[in-house]
Amino acid sequence: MKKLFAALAWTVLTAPVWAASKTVTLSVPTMDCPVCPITVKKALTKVPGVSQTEVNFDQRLVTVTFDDSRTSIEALTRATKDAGYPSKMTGNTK
Ligand SMILES: [Cu+2]
Repeated sequence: MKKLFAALAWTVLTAPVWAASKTVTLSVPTMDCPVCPITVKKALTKVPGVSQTEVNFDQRLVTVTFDDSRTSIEALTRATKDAGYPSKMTGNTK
């Protein structure tokens, strides 16, 4: 668990810091096999404005870094839903 938080903190701290860059953590409870994260990651990466996608399969979490002038949390959750994986923001917005 400590490792996960360290990894998340590292991601947040080293993310490029420009004004419109935001990081959100999405909960994707329906990821149930190792192929799911690949599908989810691909769907999110295709959304214009997304710069980074980190999947934590064990926790069913996806951390997405995006430019909020080009896309929105709604667009991100829609992208995962369209790929077959409904997702929900877990609250870690930055
Ligand atoms: Cu799967």
